[in-house]
Amino acid sequence: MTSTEQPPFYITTAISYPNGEPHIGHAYEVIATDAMARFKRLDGHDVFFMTGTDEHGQKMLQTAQRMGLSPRELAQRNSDAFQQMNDELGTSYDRFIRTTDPDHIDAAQEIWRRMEANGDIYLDKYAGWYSVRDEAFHSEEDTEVREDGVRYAKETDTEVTWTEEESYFFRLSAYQDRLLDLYRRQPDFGAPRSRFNEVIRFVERGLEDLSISRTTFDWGVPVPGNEKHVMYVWVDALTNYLTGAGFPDVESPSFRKYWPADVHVIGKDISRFHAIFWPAFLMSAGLELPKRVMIHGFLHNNGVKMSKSLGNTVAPADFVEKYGLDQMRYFFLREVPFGADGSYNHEAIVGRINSDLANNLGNLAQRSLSMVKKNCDSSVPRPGELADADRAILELAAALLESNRDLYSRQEFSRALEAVWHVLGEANAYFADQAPWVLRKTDVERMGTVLYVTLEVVRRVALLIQPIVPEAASRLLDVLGQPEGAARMFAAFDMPLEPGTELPDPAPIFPRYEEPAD
Ligand code: ME8
Repeated sequence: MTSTEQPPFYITTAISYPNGEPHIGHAYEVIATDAMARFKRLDGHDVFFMTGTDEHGQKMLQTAQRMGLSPRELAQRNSDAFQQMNDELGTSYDRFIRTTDPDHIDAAQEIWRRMEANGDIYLDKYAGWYSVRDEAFHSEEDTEVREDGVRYAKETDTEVTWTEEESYFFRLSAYQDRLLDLYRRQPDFGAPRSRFNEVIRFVERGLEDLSISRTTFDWGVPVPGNEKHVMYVWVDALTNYLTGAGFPDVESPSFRKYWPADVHVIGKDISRFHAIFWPAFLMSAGLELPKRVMIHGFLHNNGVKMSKSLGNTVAPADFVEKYGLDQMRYFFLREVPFGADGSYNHEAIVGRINSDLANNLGNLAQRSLSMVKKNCDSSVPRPGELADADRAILELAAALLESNRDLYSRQEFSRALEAVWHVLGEANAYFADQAPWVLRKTDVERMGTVLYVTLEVVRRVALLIQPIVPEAASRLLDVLGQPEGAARMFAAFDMPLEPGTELPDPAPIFPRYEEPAD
């Protein structure tokens, strides 16, 4: 459901290299972006959420060669795996873009033509160090020869090779002042601040022109007018965000509606590409800039970097199977402040599931709803006059929408959840203090009021946690008698439960995690 009053909202993830199977880091990014997209939809925005795969470039080509496949076959196989991961994670993407899609090839060639027409592209010769793993150039002083006699990029620990060929260049150096000006005018163009500051410092040190084409392989988008060259994979990749909005048709309704993008959600290793190259390309092409680049941290398994060689990568599907999808979504977004690096381990996950989900939320819902079933004829009781304690907890719950809006606007998911669970903690204390199971024998009307107030707090919580735990929230709204549609949008947040609403039998929302018997 959309509303014409709220502005459209366009959000993207990075597009992943399908040179291997997706891992939990990829799942993390897409879950967070999905939560943001869902929040905005529930708040009445017309949302366009895009994710996908980045299929060209030398890394894809080399991996395919090692596996005895064509790069197209490798891309197809793993792009399917990425799409499947999204489906397993229940993400609500509107388009899964592949950089081999024909409309994307058109878009990449058009941005090239625009940058060329603006005088920012020239032909020269490139000679320097290239890291295929990073798909990035490194200056001589940023590399070193290590004990094994191999030269590495210091920052990323990846092998670099000397590359010398004719290449087109983009006049990135000419954009230093305009970029610094952008960062001053739009201080939240990049976030969080600490990660954005690293980007700013980098630009302040001065920018070199960027080699943006290759001639030694052909797995890429052909450079318009010179088919000996294919585009540097990052020119092609970044343009995907424009393709999704409808570029090159800048007059199309979708482009007018969705461009510029509201948020690009990306990981910390690719902040420079998004906060330096991307705005420079767009300025050169005469296009509007995205409003925000949100840089998240990396997930580590038990504090240890995940890598195939260490054998500690976890397939997202295994995670879902072991803990449950909503549980996994909740854990990552609650446990790791978005922007910071995060670690996960079994005990931490089980702790969150059992204390936050099963106890604080599941038990409160279950206990209040079972009392309503037994004592109120399975329908929402009519509250009597409200006492101070009732008003206090209702007010706390009522304030959550505004605070969540504010926190979501900065992708502060963990703080948004913390605020909700703080209210749940207070609601549990209220329920214990009021002891409706005692009132049942002493003051039935008061019992009804306490149950009403509790259900109303649970309803508000259920509405707000839909972006994070969509399945469980939906079951919770079912048992609260809230039909799908308008009653589940944030516009219904201030429309309290109707006394007399019939309620279906309560069903447990979040079971405790029990260790499997071995
Ligand atoms: O960088 N924890 O693709 P990619 C959290 N194709 N996030 C992680 C992570 C981890 N352990 N590992 C990777 C690319 N990521 C380019 C992007 S966009 C125009 C082109 C994140 O498959 C990473 O930071 O290497 C990036 O945002 C995304 O996963 C895809 O990484």
